Amino acid sequence: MLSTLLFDVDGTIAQTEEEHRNSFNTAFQKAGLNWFWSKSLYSKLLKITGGRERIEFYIDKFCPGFDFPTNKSTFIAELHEIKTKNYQKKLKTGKIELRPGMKRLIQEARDNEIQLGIVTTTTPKNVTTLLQQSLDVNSLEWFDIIAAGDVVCNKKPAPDIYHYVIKNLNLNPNSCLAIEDTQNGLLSAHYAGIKTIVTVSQYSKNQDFSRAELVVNHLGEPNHPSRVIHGTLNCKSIVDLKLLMEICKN
Ligand code: XBP
Repeated sequence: MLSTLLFDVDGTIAQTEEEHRNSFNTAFQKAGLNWFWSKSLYSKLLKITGGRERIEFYIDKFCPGFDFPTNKSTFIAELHEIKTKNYQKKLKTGKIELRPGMKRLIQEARDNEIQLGIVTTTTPKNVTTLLQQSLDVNSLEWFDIIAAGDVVCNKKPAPDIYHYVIKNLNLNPNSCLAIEDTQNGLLSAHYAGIKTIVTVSQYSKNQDFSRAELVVNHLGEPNHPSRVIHGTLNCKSIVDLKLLMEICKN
């Protein structure tokens, strides 16, 4: 019996990764670095979850012998803070829209007393600002848990962040469903014993979602139906709470 829906953030609740990419590039410019993350490069770098971890991976792989002005972790942390400030500015415009069906499904869950959780590797204030600006100014209180960023050492695809939520809400993994957009997120939930629905995003096309219960282009709205990539909507045109309850029961 479904008790809890667990939402990833970037690429799932909203298509935010282009704004993240632009924020990284603006930070590099401000720091006087001649680095530029193109869409194709960023698509590869997204395999590394966590912005600081992504910067470190990029330096190690593409900037051998880089001369750090301070120690490596301080330099990366300061550069990532500039990036986060850039990203926060974009969020505060309120122009980042939620993906189709996201607000509808969250409201359906609230109306049916289904618990809600956020499970993400992004920086916590990126989550709270996105929810307040794009979902509802009071939406933070709608979630029983917001698990984000460094609350765990090992980020997705490790299951740690899902284990953290299961422990904190004392959940039975069989009564939960995760909603993710990437293979990393799917694997993280899968290794924690949680069934997953994937809504493919602009940077996760062609990834391996074979472990997902259902793969769609988005959750859909009555006038904007979902397109099934793998699995079935049971004769529906959108992913609604009733369908998710059926998936959880199976
Ligand atoms: C997405 C991420 C994050 C963002 C960048 O997290 O991996 O690192 O790309 O945000 P999820 P930060 O898909 O779990 O929401 O720079 O704050 O990490």
